[in-house]
Amino acid sequence: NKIYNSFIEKKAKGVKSFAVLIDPDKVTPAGITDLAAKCIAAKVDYIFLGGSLVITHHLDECVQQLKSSCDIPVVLFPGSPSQVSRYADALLYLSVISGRNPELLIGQHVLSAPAVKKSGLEVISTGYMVIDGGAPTTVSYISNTSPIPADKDDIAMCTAIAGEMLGMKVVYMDAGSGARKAITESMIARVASQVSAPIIVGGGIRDAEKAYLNCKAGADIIVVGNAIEKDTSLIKEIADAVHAAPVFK
Ligand code: 1GP
Repeated sequence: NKIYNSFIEKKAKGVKSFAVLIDPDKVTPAGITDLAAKCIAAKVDYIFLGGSLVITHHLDECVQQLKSSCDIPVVLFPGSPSQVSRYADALLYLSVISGRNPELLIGQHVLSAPAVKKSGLEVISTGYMVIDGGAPTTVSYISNTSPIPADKDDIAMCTAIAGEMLGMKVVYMDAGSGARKAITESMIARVASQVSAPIIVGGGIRDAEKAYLNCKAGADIIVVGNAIEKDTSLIKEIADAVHAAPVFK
């Protein structure tokens, strides 16, 4: 449980982490090498790999290239059961607990369980909560679920508590890739006040200040994808802000 243990150890110390999200559909081999170099320079903690739609078929190659370009752990963040690569360091095993689509709560897990087990990957049971990001995002469309309304902090809190009590080891609060509005600090703080599992927060984070404020509110791992695709100089800016976040135990 190397990756999960690193989440827990950092959380115990109040140390915040930054994960860069790479969508396999949006990178070329040369682009991966360049991104990896920028992630090393910025001291990025994790690279998350995945997307709601993976049209290309080069997931293994993406992971292998990342692994040969840097030592940063590569964590799969799959949009579908086909996005599994045994070359990665871990897999976020997502159950969409914000929604009521049985396929994404347990159905697809049953179908893919033998293959995931056989892969030998570290599997991190993750309560995945989609929060309304101000406009329909790919994740809400593809998952065929209603997101938690952005101002319903208590629903998010109760969902996260339920996920943790069901045994999920990590909570992922996601406004969806490219969300117009990122998750509010008040919702993050509400969830963090009741849950001891590490909290991953992503979706619509576009600058270092928002990343910092999310950490202050209780996020343990900040994920940014879209904004970095547009401007890779943000990798260092956001990493510095996350790592500068005061230690909150
Ligand atoms: C999406 O949480 C991730 O699932 C990251 O979102 O691409 O908007 O940064 P962005």
